[in-house]
Formats: sequence, C-alpha cells, structure tokens
Amino acid sequence: MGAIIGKENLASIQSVTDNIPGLTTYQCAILGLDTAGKTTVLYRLKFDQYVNAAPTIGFNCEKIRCPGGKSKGTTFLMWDVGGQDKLRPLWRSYTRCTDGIIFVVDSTKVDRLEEAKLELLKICKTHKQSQIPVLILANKQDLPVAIDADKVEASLGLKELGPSAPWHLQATCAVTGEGLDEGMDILHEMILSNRRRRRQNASNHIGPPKPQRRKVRRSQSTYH
Ligand code: G3D
Ligand code: MG
Repeated sequence: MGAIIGKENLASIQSVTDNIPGLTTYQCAILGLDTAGKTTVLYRLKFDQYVNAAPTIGFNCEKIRCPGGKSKGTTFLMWDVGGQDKLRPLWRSYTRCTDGIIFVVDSTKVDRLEEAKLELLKICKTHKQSQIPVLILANKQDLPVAIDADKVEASLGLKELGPSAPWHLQATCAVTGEGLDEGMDILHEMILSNRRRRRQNASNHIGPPKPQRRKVRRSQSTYH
C-alpha cells in the first residue's frame, strides 16, 4: 500500500537528505560573458585538470562531485551555457529551476565589466522571488593585467543587489583551479540556507485544516 507524503513530511525528508553528501544532486547554471572561462571552470571541477575547450555553441552539461572541503561528496549537475549575446536569452530557461548560479567574470577585461554587471543584474531581478544564490568568480587572477577581487566587486555594483540575491565573490584561476573549492563550499552553504528558508516559508503557509463548508447554491440560472 502506498503512503501519502504530505508537504511537511517532504520538507523534513529534504532537510535530512540535504545533510547527507551525494544523496541530493543540486542543479547549477554556469553563466557569464563569452570567454570569461565558464567551460574551463566546468572541466576543472569535473576532471581536476585544465582542458582547453572550443567555444561553446549551445551548452555543456556535467555531473561533478566536490572533492574536498565542507562540500566534499556533494554532487552538482552543472549546466555551462554559451555566453555570446545571441545565446543569452537562453539563460532564463537554465536558471528557472536551478539551486545555484555561478557567474564567471574575466578580471582582465575591464571594458566588459559594465556589460557583465547588466547581465548579472538581469539574472538577479528575474529570480528576486526565489533568491537563488549566486557565486561570482573573479576569474583569470593569474594574469598580471587582472584587477583584484575588490575592484571586480565594486565594478559589478554587488553591494547594490540588496538582500534579494545572496551572493559571494571569489577570486579564481580556472586554469590551475585556485579558489574553486573555496567558492564551491560557499555556494553549497548558500544553497542549503536558501532551501532551509524556503522550507520554513512553505511550512508557515500550511495552516490548520479549514472547516468544511456546506455547499450553498448561490446562483440560479435560467440558462439551459
Ligand atoms: P567561456 O566558456 O566562458 O567562453 P572558456 O570561456 O572556458 O572557453 O575560456 C576562454 C579562454 O580563457 C581560454 O583560452 C581559456 O583557456 C582561458 N581561461 C579560462 N580561465 C582562465 C584563467 O583562469 N586564467 C587564464 N590565464 N586563462 C583562462 P583560449 O586561449 O583557448 O582562448
Ligand atoms: Mg564555453
């Protein structure tokens, strides 16, 4: 005989599975302007080595398992979506049901930071309601012309995003993998606290059962 799982039970099952690494696979979209380093980040996380990939036409998808830190064993299904302006309208479909977003920024392209800022703002506005956590990677920090993470943060106007978008900015080099594990740990933490908040909101909306009302015919019709 099948049992019916109510919303409250489902929420408590989720809170248990969230704490067992590998039991839940989180969905994550990797976004950012073209050539920021999204695909390099994806393959660095997947294979723990540098892969020189061709420009992405469409998307790449990989299941990755965090190797260390607090998020050790946590699995993510990563969607790396092309960043050319013609492909950006697709981002919306990839972020609709996602648990987290990784937004990759090329820290050497100062002249493209305004464009990156507008795209990031658009994403955060679209998901204001669900408050999807965003991990921003100030990438290519190995290159001498890269501006530091504080300057990237100021240029993207992250402080102006407000409480509707939980975010964290991490300095990275996707070629060597520096900064990626730390960033993934924080993204994982932000996802867990967002899920806890959503469960809390959902359980607040489950009130006591409503009294049954007698059916009353409120209108009559002459229409046959
Ligand atoms: P995208 O998927 O965002 O379009 P890619 O970007 O991952 O394809 O990377 C674009 C180029 O940037 C690649 O070089 C890649 O090797 C390089 N790159 C990515 N991350 C870093 C980084 O952290 N440091 C440095 N130095 N280079 C990086 P090519 O030469 O293939 O264009
Ligand atoms: Mg790519």
